Amino acid sequence: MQLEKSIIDDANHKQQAAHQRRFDFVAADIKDLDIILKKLGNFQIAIPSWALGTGGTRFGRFSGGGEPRSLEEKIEDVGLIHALNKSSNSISLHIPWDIPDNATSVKALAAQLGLHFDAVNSNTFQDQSSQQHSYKYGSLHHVDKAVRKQAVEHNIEVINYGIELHSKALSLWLSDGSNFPGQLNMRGAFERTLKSLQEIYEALPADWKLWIEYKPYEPNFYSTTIGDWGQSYLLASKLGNQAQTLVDLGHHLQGANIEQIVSLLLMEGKLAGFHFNDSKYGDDDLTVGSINPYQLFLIFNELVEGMDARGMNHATGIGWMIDASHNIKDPVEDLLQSVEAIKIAYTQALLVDQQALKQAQQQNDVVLAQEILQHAYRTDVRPLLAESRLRAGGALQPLDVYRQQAVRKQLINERGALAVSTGL
Ligand SMILES: [Mn+2]
Repeated sequence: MQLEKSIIDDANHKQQAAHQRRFDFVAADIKDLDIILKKLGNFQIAIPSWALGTGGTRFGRFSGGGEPRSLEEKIEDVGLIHALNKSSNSISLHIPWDIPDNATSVKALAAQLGLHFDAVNSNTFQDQSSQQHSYKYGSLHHVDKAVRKQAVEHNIEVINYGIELHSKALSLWLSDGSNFPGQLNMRGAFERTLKSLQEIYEALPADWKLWIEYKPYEPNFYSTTIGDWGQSYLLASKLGNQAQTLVDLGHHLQGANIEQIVSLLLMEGKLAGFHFNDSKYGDDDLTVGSINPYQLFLIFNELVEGMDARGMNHATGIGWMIDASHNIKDPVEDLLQSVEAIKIAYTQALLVDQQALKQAQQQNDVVLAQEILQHAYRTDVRPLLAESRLRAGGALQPLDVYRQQAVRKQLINERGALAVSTGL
């Protein structure tokens, strides 16, 4: 289904007076208002194809119904999100869960909804019924050359799908690791991974990137072959300029200073981009900003400062994507909340007085430095986001419109209560 523009316009009309009052209040104190609104309008966050169905845990899955049954329906759901928030103009595909059998028609559908294709994601963390060798003991690091070859060929196949869709990056996360001490020679595993990655790297088109994600544990609980940003950075450095490190917010041990990791990767030109989510205990895949919005703001503060120092375009300089699971929420509502949280943190970071902060740092004025950061963080920037959406033709309050129109109910009527998203 698609949302008519007139429905969004009608809803905006009803909220216009209240919005204007709130917007004028916050806008009065903001320097460079038009520049900030322009940056906000340009800032887009990709939606992964696997996030449109209800997620689950190893204990169970509780679907809310109306899940997209095909790649086409997933693209339509991203179209709904983008029509409402004008901030999610791309979709990131996972192969083999979402194989674009007919690239031409899939591209045409996406274009009709104002969407394009972000990075393509490979999968060597589970066995498919059609494959010859098992990934039980790993893929790119496997001791058996035949298994490594199969995993390399899968990644090259994913690149080829991406080329047809005009993607520009292969995003790769390996579950490779070991469950028990002694199971694996760690240096050997790393060297085999590097060699396999070199073969994939050679198949990359010249204008593509290879994004290497890291994660400390799970599904392996003793060692993970690309377990932290240092290991990813080491691989990316050995591979070459087209390889970079991807930061997934949930892939850190508790207490890790993610903003510092981000700052240094940016300094080295090795930050590929983000998988946004939030967590309390581990790789929880919760709604962005639901647990620790201040950390998200601090990360964006380093991003904005670091990207400006390198003259990078905020919107296109690195990849921005959500990687979350929605176990008890409507996936579309959860994604609307996540995109909003990301853009709130980004806007607050844009409000930081960087010059004053540098001066405070130079003078070791710790109190003032904190005041400068928290002044920006405590500004209610939501009316700025609403204004930016309004100017782009989106909804002042996307979630309200989604609920008023009973979109999920319509999707359940169309697809059924028992529809299961591909890949789940
Ligand atoms: Mn991820």
